[in-house]
Amino acid sequence: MGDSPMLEQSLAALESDALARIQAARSPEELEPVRIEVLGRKGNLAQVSKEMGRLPAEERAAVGKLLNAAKQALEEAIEVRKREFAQAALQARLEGEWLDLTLPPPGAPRGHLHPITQIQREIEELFVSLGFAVLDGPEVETEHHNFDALNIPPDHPARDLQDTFWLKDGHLLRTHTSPVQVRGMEKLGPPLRMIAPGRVFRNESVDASHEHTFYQLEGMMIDREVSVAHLTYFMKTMLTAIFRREVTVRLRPGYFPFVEPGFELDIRCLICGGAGCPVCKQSGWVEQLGCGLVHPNVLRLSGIDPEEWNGFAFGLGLTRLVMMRYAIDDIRLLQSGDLRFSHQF
Ligand code: 2NL
Repeated sequence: MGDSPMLEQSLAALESDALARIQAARSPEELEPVRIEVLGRKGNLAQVSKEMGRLPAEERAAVGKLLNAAKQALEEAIEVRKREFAQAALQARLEGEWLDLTLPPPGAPRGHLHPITQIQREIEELFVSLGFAVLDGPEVETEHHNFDALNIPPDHPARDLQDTFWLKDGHLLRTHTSPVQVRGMEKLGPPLRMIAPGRVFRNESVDASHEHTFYQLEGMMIDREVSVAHLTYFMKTMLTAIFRREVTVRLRPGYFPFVEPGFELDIRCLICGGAGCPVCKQSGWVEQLGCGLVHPNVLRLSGIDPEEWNGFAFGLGLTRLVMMRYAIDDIRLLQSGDLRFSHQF
C-alpha cells in the first residue's frame, strides 16, 4: 500500500467490481453502459482522478500510477470481451447458415447432352420399353468378333487397311457395333432382344459426309419364327418415335453378309410427303437404315441353332440421323468441339 490507503483501496475495489461486471455482460448492449460508468468522462475512474487532485503532491504520483494501471486493465478487459462477442456472433452465423458446395455457381450456364447422345437416349428408351437390353462392348475388338463371326469373308474389302484401323497386335478398332451383338448372342443366348449403340471407326478420308469416327446403333431380336413382318413393325415404330410423326416405310433388297435376306429401309420423304424435293433427290423416299434376317451362319458361329431360332437385325447411323433431324450439312461440325455449334441443340 502507498501513502493514501483509502483511495487505493477504493480503487482496487472499483477495479475488481468493474472487471466482474465486464465479465457478466452478455452482449455489446450490456457492456457499453458498464464502460461508460467506469471509464466514461464522468465515470468512476474520472471521479478517482478528480479526488486525487486533493491529495498531497507526494502521494499523487503513486495513486496516479495505480489509476493508469487500473484504467489500462479495464480497457483491455473490455476489448477482450468485445472480441469474444464478435467471435460468438460469427460462430452463431456460421452455424445458422450452410452452403451446398456441389451446386453449380449461380448464373453459370448449364450444359446439355450432345445431340447424338440425345437421340441415342431417345432410341434406347423406346427399345427398353419394348423389352430390349442396351448393351455395351469394347471399342478395340478382335478380328473374330468384328468380321469372322459376322460371315464377312476373308477377302472382303472392309478388312482392307484402307477401311479398317488395324492395331499392331492384330486387334482393330471396331468398324460397326455388330461385335457387341455377337458378344451379346454368345453371352445371353436365345431368345433375346438387344440394342448396341456406340462409337465406331473407319479408316476414311474426312469430308463433309465422311468421318473416321461416328456413332451407330444396331439391334436384333432372336426368337422362334421371327419374320420380316416383325422387322418392319419394329423399324416403323422406331422411326415414328424418332421423327415424332407417323412414317411410311418401304424395303428394298440390300446386301450385307450378316443377313439373308438383307434390306435397305426407306421412309417416305417427310419434307415433301413423296412429291419430290432436294432432300429426297426427287425420289419421294429417304434411305434410313440397313436390316434383314440374321444369316444362319452368324447364328451358328455364336452358338445358336438356326434350325430352332432365327431373328432380325438392323443398323443405323446416329450421326446421320442427327444431321437429318437438324439439317446439318457437314458431319465435321458434330465433333468440332465448337460451342457455338453445340449450344444450338
Ligand atoms: C447399316 C447396316 C446392318 C446389321 C447391321 C447385324 C448384326 C449382327 C448380325 C446380323 Cl450381330 N446383323 N447387324 C444387319 C443389317 C444391317 O447395318 O447400314 N448400318 C448403318
